[in-house]
Amino acid sequence: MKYKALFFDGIDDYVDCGNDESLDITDEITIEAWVNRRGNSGDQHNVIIRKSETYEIVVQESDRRVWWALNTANYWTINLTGYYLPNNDWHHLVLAYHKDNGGGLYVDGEVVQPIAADGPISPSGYNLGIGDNLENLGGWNFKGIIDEVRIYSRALSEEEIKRSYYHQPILDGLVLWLLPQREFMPIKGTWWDRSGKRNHGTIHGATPSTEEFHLPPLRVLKV
Ligand SMILES: [Ca+2]
Ligand SMILES: [Ca+2]
Repeated sequence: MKYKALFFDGIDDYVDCGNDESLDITDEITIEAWVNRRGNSGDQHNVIIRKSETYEIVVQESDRRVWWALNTANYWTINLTGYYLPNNDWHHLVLAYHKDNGGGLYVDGEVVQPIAADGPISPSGYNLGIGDNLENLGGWNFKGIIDEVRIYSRALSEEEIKRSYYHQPILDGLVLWLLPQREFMPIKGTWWDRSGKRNHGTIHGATPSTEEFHLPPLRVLKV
């Protein structure tokens, strides 16, 4: 069975997942996506996932460094990691955070930046956007393919994040899960949320990728 991800043209494509209360996450959170960057958009930053004034994962266009922000006491700012997202290859990005225990930014199942505990996250009234900053449309476009966006109302453990990287999705705590589109299923402008929370994404311009989703190398996990 073939699956297709969504391609964002870097000009004006984005997905809007609305502002349901299930996306107001305060105590612990995980944000996750598979991405395949396809070059610069001409904007200063490239949004992967952003809910303005509360949580986000973004790429700094000038050097492709991944950064994140959380609206806690000190983290609603550009927190640059040391990870430079390569173009033209699939990578798995995860931000996990707990108000008392902290967390980290993970790439391909490995932590690239630990995050110290900084208290609860303040929610916001903005819609959740993928591929652009909905607060300033057209301002922070991502050029490339995005797939399997997941958001949880809890902080996944490092072991769970590794499992997810090897395509054993974790279901407990899901509030949003945008699955790859089956080739035979017309998209009809909606990126379906399989979490059960009905946070379906409205597609603005993004198109089914012509590339099949690329699986990481098979490996048996020792648990
Ligand atoms: Ca733009
Ligand atoms: Ca377009």
